[in-house]
Amino acid sequence: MPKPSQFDAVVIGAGFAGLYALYKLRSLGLKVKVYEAGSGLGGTWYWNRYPGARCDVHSLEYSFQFSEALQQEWIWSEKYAPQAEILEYANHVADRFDLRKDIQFDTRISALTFDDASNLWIGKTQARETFSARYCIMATGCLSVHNVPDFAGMADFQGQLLHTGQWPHEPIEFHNQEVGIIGTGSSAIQAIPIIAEQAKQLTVFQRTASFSIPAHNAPMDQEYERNVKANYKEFRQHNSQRYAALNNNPSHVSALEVSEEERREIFEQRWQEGGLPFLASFNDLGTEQEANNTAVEFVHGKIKEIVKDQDTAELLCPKTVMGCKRLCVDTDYYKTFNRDNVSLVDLNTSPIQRITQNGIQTSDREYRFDALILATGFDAMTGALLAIDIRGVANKSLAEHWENGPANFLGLTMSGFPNMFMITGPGSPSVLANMIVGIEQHVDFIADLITFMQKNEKFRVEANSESEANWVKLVNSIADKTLFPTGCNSWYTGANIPGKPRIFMPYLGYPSYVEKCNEIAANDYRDFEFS
Ligand code: N01
Repeated sequence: MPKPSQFDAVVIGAGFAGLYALYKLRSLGLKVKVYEAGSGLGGTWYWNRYPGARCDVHSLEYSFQFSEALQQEWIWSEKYAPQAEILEYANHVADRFDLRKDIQFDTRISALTFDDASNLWIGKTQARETFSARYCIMATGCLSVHNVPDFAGMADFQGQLLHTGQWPHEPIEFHNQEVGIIGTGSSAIQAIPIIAEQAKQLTVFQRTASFSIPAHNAPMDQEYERNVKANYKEFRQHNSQRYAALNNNPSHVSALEVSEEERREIFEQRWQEGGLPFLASFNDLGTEQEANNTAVEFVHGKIKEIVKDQDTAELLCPKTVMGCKRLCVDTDYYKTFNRDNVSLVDLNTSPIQRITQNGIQTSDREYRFDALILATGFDAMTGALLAIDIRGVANKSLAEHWENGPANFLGLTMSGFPNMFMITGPGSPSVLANMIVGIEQHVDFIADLITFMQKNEKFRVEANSESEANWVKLVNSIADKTLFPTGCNSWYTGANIPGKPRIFMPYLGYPSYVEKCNEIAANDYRDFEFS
């Protein structure tokens, strides 16, 4: 048997979180190894190569800030970067900081077990390679386990079956093809307008309509870029004080305080600006049903203006609270339904009965397809962690620890799982903030904690169970002040995965989260136990 490899820290995943964790922990003098399941780095941006995939956060914000030279030298071509460019950026970061030599690709971790006697994590890969490490950094991603619904007959389909989150690397062409797509979340909303331009016929199967705001994407405004780059540090600092660490110009006014005419003007202005900041049009869209209704009504009006067939428009009008699912950001999504070669099927009136060898059998009829695309999302936030057999103190499994939902402290650690850290885990702002900003904050926090341990000659750290229970309560109590936990069935709550415990997973509010982390660090990591 080959001897297990020994590291100070292992990082699981080579997306943005894994890359920065490697860079930072290496700078502490630690021997670090990154294991990555894919054949390349980039995480989300490596796997999600579907047509139209691009970020919904401005390029000058969705990027690392740890290196001034890096943020000055990289040139983004568009306001919202396309997937290929973000992937190129991730590869550039890896090369610029010589990270690749410590990344092992094509390696999926199957088990991580904490050894109480040595205070080490013992890991196993699917290829039965073994390793040990003092620290385990779970940079496994929030949206990295794709969800394939359990449709009857899935294996029967004879055409090309694709999932947006596992898109092939070779170019896929839909010219002259009959194409079906299931799902109308962010991925589908980006892909549909582009596939519609190629396909002979595109049929969209919708269960729940999503709210989508136009991106108004454009080539990068050079003057804006120059201004940001001239004061990048201040720009980042300013954004870090905002609700989601985004430069989204939040309003301090209630939607119910202004006249109907003024409200319409403000919504119209935000619609014209486009993107996620639409939700910041007023300060109570996430907390007051009546305020939220005004935004819903405005967007319904837009959909009915854009989509000519009013039956289709009505189906596309979401009936849920706006923002309780991730707001989608699109280019020509609603307009696409005016094309003769695009049709919408309402799965609530015509449910899918099975997948057939030709396509989809709904309660109404059989649809025949050359290609069938599943845009059915992910087992979000907990899926990638639970896919590994993680066992902490006394061999307790993470699955057992998370039986009733992802118990954690700060979204970073779990009691009973010493020296294991999650990056943007459940219980952290993660998906409800600028992910790269969150990643840097988490990794910096962990690096400071490890430095503290080294200085104080501690070998083991974990959250105590009381802090963990209090944290879960806090995350829920904040969410419960909003319309989001109950306003729809979203992956934020695990509702998209049958049997998954229903609990609002992300921490709402980026700056207050960072204040809490800083305060804990300033108090010698109060709420953590060291030995
Ligand atoms: O996945 P989703 P996604 N039968 O879960 C439907 C990020 N992202 O890949 O709502 C029929 O949002 C499901 O229907 P319903 C972003 O954070 C970002 O699109 O459950 N339909 C829904 O319509 C986003 O939120 C970017 O009723 C089924 C769809 O599939 C997250 O990733 C781009 C079904 C899944 O939507 C996930 O987005 C892309 C079934 N059995 C993604 N199961 C940007 O940065 C599921 N559905 C722009």
